[in-house]
Amino acid sequence: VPRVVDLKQGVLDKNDRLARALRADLGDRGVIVINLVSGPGSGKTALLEEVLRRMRAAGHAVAALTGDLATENDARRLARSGAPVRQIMTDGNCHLEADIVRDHLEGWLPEDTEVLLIENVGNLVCPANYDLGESLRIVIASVTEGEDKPLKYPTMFFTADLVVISKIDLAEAAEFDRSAFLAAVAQVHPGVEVLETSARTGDGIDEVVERILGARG
Ligand SMILES: Nc1nc2c(ncn2[C@@H]2O[C@H](COP(=O)(O)OP(=O)(O)OP(=O)(O)O)[C@@H](O)[C@H]2O)c(=O)[nH]1
Ligand SMILES: [Mg+2]
Repeated sequence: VPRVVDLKQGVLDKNDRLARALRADLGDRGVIVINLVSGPGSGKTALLEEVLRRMRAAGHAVAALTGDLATENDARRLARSGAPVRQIMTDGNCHLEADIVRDHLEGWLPEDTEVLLIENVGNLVCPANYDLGESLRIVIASVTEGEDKPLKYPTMFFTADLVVISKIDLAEAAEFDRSAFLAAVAQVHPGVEVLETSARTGDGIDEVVERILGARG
């Protein structure tokens, strides 16, 4: 057992080193990275489509990487925004790692990019431990997933800089208990900022954009 633990720690240490180097390198080029994480189907792609569209309309140079075990479906959806988009297929891996991100940027990331948005693999466990060189980690939970998700996946909510409650247009139908959700968030990550969005109605998207721009330091 100790050997397994050592190996796992070794992988995480290596990823942390690579992520730090990537953050420094991209920072020198004027690029900040946003890492979007959530369970499968919480609305990462839908939110990103809206964010990319609005940021481009405001004149910001944005680009997106999206990770999935299989298919290029999300890249196709995101490309509708007009932003440069690249799909990463993880070949069975349940998260992205810093070296995979770095390799996919080579020869692809446009020089003038200000913000690189990364949609992680839909999973509330694995991605929590892997820094991708981001300046802002956004965890998304939709109103249909249950109010106790922060308590069940504490690492993900603890490591996030921003919590987004998505599909807020469905809150009533799902009988979403806002105060129970906020209490669960407060228990695992006191003081973290929480925003509510709907990719359907556009509610809250501008606030997310503002928060992303605020991460430029
Ligand atoms: N009503 C409503 N539906 C939404 C919203 N956002 C996403 N959806 C729907 O939820 C489903 C999943 O959305 P996606 O954007 O694909 O979710 P995802 O997190 O990218 O999914 P994976 O990449 O597969 O993990 C789709 O059918 C979307 O149309 C929203 O704000 N409101
Ligand atoms: Mg997606």
